[in-house]
Amino acid sequence: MTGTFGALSMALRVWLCRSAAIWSVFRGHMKFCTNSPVPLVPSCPAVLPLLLPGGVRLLRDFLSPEEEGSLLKELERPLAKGRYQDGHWDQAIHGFREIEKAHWTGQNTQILQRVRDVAFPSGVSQLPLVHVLDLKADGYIKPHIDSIKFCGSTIAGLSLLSSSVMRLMSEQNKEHWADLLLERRSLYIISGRARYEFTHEILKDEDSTFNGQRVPRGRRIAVICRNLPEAVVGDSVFPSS
Ligand SMILES: O=C(O)CCC(=O)C(=O)O
Repeated sequence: MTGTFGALSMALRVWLCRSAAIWSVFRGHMKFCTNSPVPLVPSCPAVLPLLLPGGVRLLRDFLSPEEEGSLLKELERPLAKGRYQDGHWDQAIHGFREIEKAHWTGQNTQILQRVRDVAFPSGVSQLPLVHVLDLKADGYIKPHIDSIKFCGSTIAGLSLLSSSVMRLMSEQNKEHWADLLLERRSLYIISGRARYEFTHEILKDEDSTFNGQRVPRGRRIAVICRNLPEAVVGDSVFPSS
């Protein structure tokens, strides 16, 4: 009996190891296997249908270098008035300073309108203030879900100055996660289940790898647009009109 159990247990362990090894090789090529235009590397195949299509979008080169420069020119002075801090009100963000900005100059107004047009369906009420988050090269954002009191179903962010890796992790199952490559000058859009059921975080420089490749983190400025929160009725969440 003990012999049979031992043999079965050994066979199971070999099978599990092989599966893990096969999956780790497979995961390395996931970006190419899925043919997805979204640079997303999942922890296992079950994660992709939770995030795609639509829950996570990534538009590469959304900004030209000139447009990035124009945003930076408008942002550097107000940002420089603040000091980098450690520990956001919810302790989620480290090595950062931030502003919220309502008014933008001509070209930048147009850029932000393009973000809003791509990210939000027409008629959706949006937060008028744009959130600008300046992370030091050694700053990082711990896993969190944006408050449903302050933010609706969609988060759209431009990445200035540096590429980075955003990790999305299921709240229900910590083994279900995916890394999203946020290239410099790209726009990411997270909505629905990806926004409500997955935490998001920006990896520290020392952990910043994507698909086995190092993604060095420099100072990064995110320019983030959000829509207004949904009205909560009983246990259900309904979009506010
Ligand atoms: O830096 C980013 O793009 C994400 C910012 C973020 O997670 C937040 O403001 O809640």
